[in-house]
Amino acid sequence: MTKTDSILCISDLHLSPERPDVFQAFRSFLNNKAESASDLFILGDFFNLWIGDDDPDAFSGQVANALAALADSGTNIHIMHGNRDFLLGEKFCETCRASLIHEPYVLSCFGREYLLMHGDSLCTRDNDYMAFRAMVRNPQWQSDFLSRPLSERQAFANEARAKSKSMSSNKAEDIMDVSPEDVIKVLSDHQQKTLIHGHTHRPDIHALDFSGTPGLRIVLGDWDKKGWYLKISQEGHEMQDFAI
Ligand code: LP5
Ligand code: MN
Repeated sequence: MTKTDSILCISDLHLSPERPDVFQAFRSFLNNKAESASDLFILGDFFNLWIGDDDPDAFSGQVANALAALADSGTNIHIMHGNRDFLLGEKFCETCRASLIHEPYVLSCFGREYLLMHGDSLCTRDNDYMAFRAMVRNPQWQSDFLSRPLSERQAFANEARAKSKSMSSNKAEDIMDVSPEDVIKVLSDHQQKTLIHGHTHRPDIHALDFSGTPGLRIVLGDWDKKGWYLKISQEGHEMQDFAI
């Protein structure tokens, strides 16, 4: 199939062996939608949990094969870290024939520019999360963590998920959303007006105001009961969803 001039963005699939329906939806998405796109951007939390590229897990091998087949057909694949798979490394990306990209990433296409992020770093009112994030994004912490046995890493990760679930249920809704001032700041710092992110699981398109100049914040949805993707083309951008 020939590649059209379109770019797709997805995020928060939270792929895991416990959700074969989501993986199946992803495979259909690759065959029916991504196959004709020039580029696929995965903006974090592609996996529900990632404890290191050395985890010999069969499920991630199947995911890698699905991505590699798309890459071999000529679609460029770009993967960004999320808060659950920030340990995903170059080794896994090589297996997928994808490039690992880092936020904030400026996407230039069709004479326009978009700033791409996962979104968690903008939830600055969530003090507990910010402290946790600072700890786990520290390179020394990561190399210590990755040197531990896989069983130990898995146990820590399970514990962190359980704590996160119980703590999130007690947090106010606005604390778990991006902070508006930080959205304006990160866009201004990078001379951009349009942000695309995921993480919050609140798919929507919000208008922004840069002292009279308009901007946009496009929020991708998580894949649960529905799957979501943003299609960018010469004509502009459109958010699409489908049932899972
Ligand atoms: O992902 P989501 O949307 O459910 O919640 C996030 C924030 N939570 C997290 C934690 C992740 O879900 C789980 C971590 C996965 C990492 C795997 C690899 C390495 C793990 C090593 C861990 C030591 O990101 C959540 C936000 C929410 O988004 C909205 O923005 O609120 O933040 C929290 O809940 C953070 C808590 O407030 C603090 C987290 C406590 C974790 C404590 C770890 C203890 C480890 C065990 C020690 C014995
Ligand atoms: Mn996330």
